[in-house]
Amino acid sequence: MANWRSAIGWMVLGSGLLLAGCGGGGDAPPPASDARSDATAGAGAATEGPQVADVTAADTQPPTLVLNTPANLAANLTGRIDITADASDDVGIAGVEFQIDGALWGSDDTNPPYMTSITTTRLTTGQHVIRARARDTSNNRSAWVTRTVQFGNDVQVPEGFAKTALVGGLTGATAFAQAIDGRIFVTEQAGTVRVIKNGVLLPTPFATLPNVVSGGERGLVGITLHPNFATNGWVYVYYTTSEGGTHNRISRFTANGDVAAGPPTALFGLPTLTTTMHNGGAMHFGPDGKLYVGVGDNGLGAPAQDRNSLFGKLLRLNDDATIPTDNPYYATNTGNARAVWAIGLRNPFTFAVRPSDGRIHINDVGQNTWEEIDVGAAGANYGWPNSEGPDNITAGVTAPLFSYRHTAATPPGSAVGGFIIGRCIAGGAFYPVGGGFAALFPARFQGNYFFADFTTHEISRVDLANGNAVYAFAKTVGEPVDMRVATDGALLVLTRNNIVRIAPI
Ligand SMILES: [Ca+2]
Repeated sequence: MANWRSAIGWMVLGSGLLLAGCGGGGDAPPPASDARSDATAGAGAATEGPQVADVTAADTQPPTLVLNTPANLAANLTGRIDITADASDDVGIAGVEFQIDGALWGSDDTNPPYMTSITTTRLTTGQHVIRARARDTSNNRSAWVTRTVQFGNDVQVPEGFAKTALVGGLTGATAFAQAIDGRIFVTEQAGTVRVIKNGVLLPTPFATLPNVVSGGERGLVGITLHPNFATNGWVYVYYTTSEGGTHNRISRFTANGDVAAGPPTALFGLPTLTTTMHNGGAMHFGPDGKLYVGVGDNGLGAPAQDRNSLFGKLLRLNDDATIPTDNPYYATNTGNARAVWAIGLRNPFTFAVRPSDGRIHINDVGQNTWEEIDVGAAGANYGWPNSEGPDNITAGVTAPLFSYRHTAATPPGSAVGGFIIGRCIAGGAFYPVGGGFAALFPARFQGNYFFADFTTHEISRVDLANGNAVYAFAKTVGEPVDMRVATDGALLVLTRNNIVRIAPI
């Protein structure tokens, strides 16, 4: 599918040009570089001792901390990195805590000079966030002091993780879904739906759609399963058909074992296409039982701002493709346009729904400067084509949760998005919190939002519990097009020709 790469180039640039585009527990605890632990113990005792209590009011003055190394925006760090800090307080410092990527790194250092260290090969190459704060003898804490840095090397998963090829042999894969029974359904752009069962790509397709138009970004590009798939066998697909004028259509199969019971039922037709660009295609059910659908702007820009156009939107449908009466424009739009749920998108090629509460992150592929992650909301306007990334956020436009640049800032890391760079966001998944199948990843990864970039092959994670900081997580060989958390808790990345499984060893 050589066309696909150039197609993504169009997706990115709209001009037809192609541009080339852990955490992990911590190193050994900080060395005992001095032997003054007695001093700390003494200070701790002082807070409880009668002398202090007798002569002073309670200590409410928090300490201060200066993080000496590494420097903020330190780039391409290799080898062992010392993280060093000075702390001061009006009464006494009890210790300094260090974090890497939102997780504690070792135990408090209770003795100056305050420090810890990390060997950079333990974490994936790319952006990481180091933080430190001081605690005084009354347990007042300083604010966290943050350093955003970039690790060098060529590390493709964090220490303790492995990536393996779950299956290969796919041709022009575009999207996937997984049934609760573990079977994975994959769409191939030219029109076939494949099934992976017990780790094997079945030779007989689930279905082959007729009259699929698959040039550029067109074709069979979206798939999802009904929440009650186990009982009703419903498989939804999004594809470009030549029937009745070239347009995208949502259809529904019923499964009979590992193959479709018959031809699909056409449920919903999108408007006639005039370009091969920005075709959207992602589909997921929310916990509200509604089918959400990402539709691109057809390379036209302006329709994304037109509430009556289906282009450049996130749509919301019932499972039979009738339109929910509580959609935001149900009363003001007519016909299929009542399905519009959010506007101002360029090419929502992938998005993800958090099962626990229905939160939606829309990965909107950018044009000139920025890739962005938008938080889904009924009636929201994400600004395209007037706004891209953090630029030109005007009244009524919802700014992205996170944006990253197509090219490095000067100095590297200094712009919005830090050291995260890419040209085509493609693939997103929320890692669940808590037990059951979700417990495979260590706690520090749970609740994170993972996203991939088609051009850099890098997978990053948004730490929603720590100011939406973003950390490098993994890198694939192939070009990611979709991503999900599997029923066994692994992170699965769909590339054009295989599925990569990333999980703790
Ligand atoms: Ca104090």
